[in-house]
Amino acid sequence: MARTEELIREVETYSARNYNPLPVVIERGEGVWVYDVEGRRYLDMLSAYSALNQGHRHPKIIQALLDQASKVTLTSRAFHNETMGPFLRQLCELTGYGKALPMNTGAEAVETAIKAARKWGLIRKGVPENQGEIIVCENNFHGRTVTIVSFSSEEQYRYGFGPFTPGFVLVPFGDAAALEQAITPNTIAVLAEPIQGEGGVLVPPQGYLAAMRELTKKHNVLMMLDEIQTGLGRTGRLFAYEYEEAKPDVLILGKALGGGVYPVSAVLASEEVLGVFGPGDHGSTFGGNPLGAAVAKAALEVLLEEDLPARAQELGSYFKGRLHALDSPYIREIRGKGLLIGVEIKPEYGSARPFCERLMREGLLCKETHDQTIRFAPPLVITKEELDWALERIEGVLGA
Ligand code: IF1
Repeated sequence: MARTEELIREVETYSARNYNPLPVVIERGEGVWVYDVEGRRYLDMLSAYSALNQGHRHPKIIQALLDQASKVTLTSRAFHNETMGPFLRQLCELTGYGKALPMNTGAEAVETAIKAARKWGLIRKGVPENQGEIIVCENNFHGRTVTIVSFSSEEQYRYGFGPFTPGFVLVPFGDAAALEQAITPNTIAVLAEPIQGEGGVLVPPQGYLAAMRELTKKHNVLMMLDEIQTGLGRTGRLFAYEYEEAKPDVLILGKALGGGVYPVSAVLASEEVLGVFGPGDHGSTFGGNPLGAAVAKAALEVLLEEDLPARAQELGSYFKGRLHALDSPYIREIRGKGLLIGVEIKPEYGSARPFCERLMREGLLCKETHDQTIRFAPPLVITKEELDWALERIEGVLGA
């Protein structure tokens, strides 16, 4: 334990306390497994909040990283590089969009989508300057920048960070009537997650996304879906919107796009939307860099070659079935799709955190979200045997 305590003390000494991590210090990762500095093995049931869909250090993705790192890692967009084009072509062909704008973090991609929508509203829809409204959902999570927390409904994410960016209208998640009510002639976009991850793995009523698609088409409003967490196979489809007729005008990706190796995010849309950006309107130092592009290309290939969306579908329903079969006295509700599963603990048994701590002692790394919900989101490369190993331990902690 000495090394663990020593390293945790060092972090507590030098790092801002913007997280409250479980007391485990990870030294190595392989597939679904991570090993701490004491040599103990854990099954990673969080996947860095779905950035590790392909598992830790997938050989093909690591090889792409090493190969590209031996050539050139960064050119800036002041010049072309030979990797970004093939990556963006593959991404556009895979997703069925005409254009992509590569960035680095999820929040940067969300900010890019907001800027694109605002400029589209001005020059394509003709909404008066600075009057454009973007409708967002209660309980949303889209990142941590000041503009993004400006429309968060979570007081903790906002407190002390004002003044906030105007132009956002909050509506209840999952309520198509409320959404229709909120649309005005100045509405330029709706921004939502198909399933609210941080909100507690909240799945909207079937038909909600299709209704959102219909309403936004009817009122010439951009439908923008944040699939940073739900995308790239996590929910049992390549994208969560595929569960309904709800292909958005703007698709926002991140996390697993970088294969758990390198921050890569992107905004996908038509020329009509992304064409609002002219040279110099928007950018970033690392956006579209050759190292990230090479890694992301390999990450997408792994997703398709190993059919990870189908695995998430099959193993996710098996996992949920076994959780239901637990008939656990502690569980209020089991929510989610594919391998994005939330288990809500009944309040009379306290918060989810102690359950996560007990699961850690059993060798499972999970994270609670919003106090009451344990999020189970293993890498999509998990085998049935590994899932059974996890379920044995989950049954030990959550079983009757
Ligand atoms: C943290 C939460 C998850 C996201 C969606 C955009 C972003 C995220 C749907 C921003 C990022 C991360 C951020 C991390 C913890 C984690 C998280 F708990 F914060 F909310 F996953 F649910 N859209 N989510 O989930 O992407 O800028 O981080 O690359 O901030 O604590 P990013």
